[in-house]
Amino acid sequence: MTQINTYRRGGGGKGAGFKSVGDNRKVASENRLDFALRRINVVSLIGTSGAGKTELLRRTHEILKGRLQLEALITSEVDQERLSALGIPAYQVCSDAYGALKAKTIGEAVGKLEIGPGALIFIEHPGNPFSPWGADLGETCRVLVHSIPEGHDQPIKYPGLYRGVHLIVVNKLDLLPFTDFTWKRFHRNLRQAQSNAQVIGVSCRSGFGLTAWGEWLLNFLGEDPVESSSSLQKDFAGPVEYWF
Ligand SMILES: Nc1nc2c(ncn2[C@@H]2O[C@H](COP(=O)(O)OP(=O)(O)O)[C@@H](O)[C@H]2O)c(=O)[nH]1
Ligand SMILES: [Mg+2]
Repeated sequence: MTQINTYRRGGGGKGAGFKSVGDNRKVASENRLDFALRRINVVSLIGTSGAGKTELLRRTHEILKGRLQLEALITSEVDQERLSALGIPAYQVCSDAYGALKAKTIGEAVGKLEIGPGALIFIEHPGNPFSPWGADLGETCRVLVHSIPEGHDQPIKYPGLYRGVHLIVVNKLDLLPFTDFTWKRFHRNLRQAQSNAQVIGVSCRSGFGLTAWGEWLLNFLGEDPVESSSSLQKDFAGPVEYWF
């Protein structure tokens, strides 16, 4: 089973509009309730193509292995195959004509997963600030992966994306010396976009910052980060953890 929903790319025409936005919101609320009752955590991992979402998923699986059952719903077939080959349960879900996922798609997909209470499901998708469906899938939290080579102006180009998330993971810190990215301008632009998200810098390549990411995630999900921190720190801590 690699593809677990019935929506097809390009099939969003009929019924698009305000009614559908309302319908999506209603289904998202139903999803949220269902996930809470089943004690399932669903995390949206959004960001532009190439930011490092799949790599962050792979690293997260490494650091949380044995701690939480982690599964992934992915819009790209290539990434789904890439994660499956690494032994990470991953299933493809299709986005609509606007490149966006709908709450109904996610509700149906999660309903088909063989998971127990406490499972952690990542949904990897580009996110879409212009989607008429709205962004809500009923997820527990939204994390945006931004990468250093994207520069510091993305928050003011796509304020909707940066505003609607709980955390921004700035990936590819190892590439900082080769770019003109500055934290000062990035934060200024986040403020301009009215984003209140926390920011954590990581390098999925070197492992730097992944401890902070793992602990943030466990904290957010109401898990005890202390229980896992010894193994996280042993394997992944850099000399200093950077919280920006
Ligand atoms: N230098 C560097 N490259 C990275 C890092 N994380 C991911 N990449 C590379 O960036 C490319 C895109 O990563 P991927 O996870 O597929 O991005 P996605 O499209 O957001 O899922 C791949 O070639 C990764 O190996 C990082 O921390 N540093
Ligand atoms: Mg990917």
